[in-house]
Amino acid sequence: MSLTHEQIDQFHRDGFVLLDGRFSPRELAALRAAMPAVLSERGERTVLEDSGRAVRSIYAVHRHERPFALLGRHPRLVAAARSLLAGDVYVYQSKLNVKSPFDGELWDWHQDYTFWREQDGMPAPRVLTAAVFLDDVHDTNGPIVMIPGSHHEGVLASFAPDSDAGGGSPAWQGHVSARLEYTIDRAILGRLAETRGLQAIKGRAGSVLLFDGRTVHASPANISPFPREIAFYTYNHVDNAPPAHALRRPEFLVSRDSGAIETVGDEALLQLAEAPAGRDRGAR
Ligand code: 6CS
Ligand code: FE
Repeated sequence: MSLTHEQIDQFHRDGFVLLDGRFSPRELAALRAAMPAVLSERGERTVLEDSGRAVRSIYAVHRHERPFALLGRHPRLVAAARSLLAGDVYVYQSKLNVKSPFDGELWDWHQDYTFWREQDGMPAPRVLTAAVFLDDVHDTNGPIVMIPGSHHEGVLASFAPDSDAGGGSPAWQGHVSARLEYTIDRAILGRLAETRGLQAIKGRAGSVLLFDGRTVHASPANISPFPREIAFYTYNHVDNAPPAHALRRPEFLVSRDSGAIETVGDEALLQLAEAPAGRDRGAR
């Protein structure tokens, strides 16, 4: 299932495109089967909400949980990334953002590429993220809000709110928490909102939101009783890998393996769903 010309045009015009219903309920069931294991993980790659009451994100799911490893190599994601980035790609980063009912906190306004350029030395914005909706996303459970066309504005000025980074928290805490180190300057954000508008991206489970690394986005807290789990796969062009010797953030945030992805078959998740219970459904 490749992208239509209209979808490609929309991505380049707006900096994002929503692909409705890309994965079926049965394929989503195969992913959901891995969720208890993913959510029970307690290590550096699991980030809690500031309240400590809920998991915020689990990183590097493509390297640990088999269904999410298959998803990262799925042709419905990789072919789209290859087409939009005009070449071979690899998974730069993956994460599951849980955005729990009542407890899922906000993600303040930012551009992803700023983190990758400033923290990892990514050479150019030849990078995009595929956000796979594992739940229905609607008005009240914390939809991702995009600013259409903001990827044309370059890397915008940002600031670090009074984050609690420093002291005991790891250096990258301000890259993964609600108070982000590179929060877009409020006056600039106001100008962009006035001139380009704000668009909350709502869609049914199984839909995929593709967005450019420079597109400005945020998401509000989940004030609803409904979950809003989304799996994010960031695809980087294989020629755009940061210099390995300069990488200082942990591997679960920045993959050291920039080899081109070999895709799995289009039926891979369905075959997993149909595999006898108990057979190897573990990591990779
Ligand atoms: O620092 C990072 O790599 C992560 N932080 C944010 C706010 N978005 C990009 C990425 O997931
Ligand atoms: Fe982001």
